[in-house]
Amino acid sequence: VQNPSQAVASDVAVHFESALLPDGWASDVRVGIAGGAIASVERDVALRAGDESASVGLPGVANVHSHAFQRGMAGLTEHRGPNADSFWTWRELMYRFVGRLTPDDAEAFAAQAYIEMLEAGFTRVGEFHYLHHDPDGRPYADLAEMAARVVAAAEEVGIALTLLPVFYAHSGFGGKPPSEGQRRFINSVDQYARLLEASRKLVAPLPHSTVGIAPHSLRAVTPEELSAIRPLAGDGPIHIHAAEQIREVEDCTAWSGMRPVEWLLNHAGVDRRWCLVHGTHMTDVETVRFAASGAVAGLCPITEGNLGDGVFPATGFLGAGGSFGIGTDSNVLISVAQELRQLEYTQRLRDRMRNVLAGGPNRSTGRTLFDCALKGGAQAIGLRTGIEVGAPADMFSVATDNAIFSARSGDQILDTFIFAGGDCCIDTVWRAGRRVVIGGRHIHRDKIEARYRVALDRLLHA
Ligand code: NGQ
Ligand code: ZN
Repeated sequence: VQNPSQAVASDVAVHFESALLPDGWASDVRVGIAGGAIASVERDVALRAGDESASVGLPGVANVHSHAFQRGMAGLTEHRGPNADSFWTWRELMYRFVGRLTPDDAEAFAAQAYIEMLEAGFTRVGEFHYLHHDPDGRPYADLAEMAARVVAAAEEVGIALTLLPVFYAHSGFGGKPPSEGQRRFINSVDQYARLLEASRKLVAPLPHSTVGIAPHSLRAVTPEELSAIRPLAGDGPIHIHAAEQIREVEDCTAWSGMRPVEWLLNHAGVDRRWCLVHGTHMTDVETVRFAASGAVAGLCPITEGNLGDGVFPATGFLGAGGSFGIGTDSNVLISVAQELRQLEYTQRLRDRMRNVLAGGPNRSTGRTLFDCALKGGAQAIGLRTGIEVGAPADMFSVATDNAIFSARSGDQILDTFIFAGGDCCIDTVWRAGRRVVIGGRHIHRDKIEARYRVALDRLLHA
């Protein structure tokens, strides 16, 4: 099998019995593909000889926030420690997990996470990449060694990559020195500029891929550092963690008199180029101002639930016209459908209501969530999505022969996919026009999974 991301797709067409296009559902859709992009979209046309065919076609979704290596610790932190567990005790375990991780491990973990993303309907990933240095905190001979491993994994697997090299310098607000556990993350502003330059060279050959910047959080970056790295973004996106935990909000207020989102809105020039990841803890005023800024909220509902972060004020935010994308963050579980379901369920549980995020009367919740995540996701990672001419040919199909899809059409298919466990029915995934997942399995799964098992065994049991 050829490397899916290197070869330019030969001209091919895919025929769907129905597909979700930017203006809604259409029947008998024939998508022509050339050079990895969508060259034509025809409606109401019959399958032609030589076409690939599938039942329901959906556009591939962007995963706006991933720490790929954390896939390796999924399921290993669900055991109570000596004291009450929290985000902060989880973070200690995570720091310990990264302690001895080698470049080979990082590549193996990222490749595994990325095939699982493709199998789940994510065709592009924003990798918030902060594990830069060797286990002693010394830069590798090549400053971008670890970034190169992320890029290699994305290239091998064929997922589109928005690489977000992270600037991380402190352990708390006001420029506190970094802790021992953070030694692999730390760069000076000059080093960071070189890392970004190297990252751009690494990503340039990958189709539909790009580089942004990522000041880690206001905990990890001073205002001076933020101003210094901001111009390095060029046209790329800017991602930052914000207001995920109450303690973080309290520390920020003690330091500046402002809450994290408030501080960013007042001082950082937040606009459409920005993605504020989490934004869990906001006042109503912050929520409305964030929405009005045009920035995207990078919501990671599964991780936010897993880490006990809190509930994002999605009703207020969407009501004020806010945009969101979804991220798999810790990668404890990788699923487009389950992220969207968890987002809606957190709001239902809080408000004791149903169909809370549906876009209005008689609208489908699944469709609203899917449309928002598609649009916000594309904005946040700086790449086009959608089944339309000129966009990368990134799509997935849901095989509706499973009984759960009986007698459903249009938005009911999306609602069933999201709320009734349709995840298992993802059949084919096209990335840059090539089939990278067939019958629900990534074409390189065997090889990548074998490497993942060996790396994890060595890391945990050697
Ligand atoms: C991260 N994770 O960057 O992986 C963080 C933990 C930190 C989340 N915020 C590290 N969920 O916050 O310093
Ligand atoms: Zn994160």
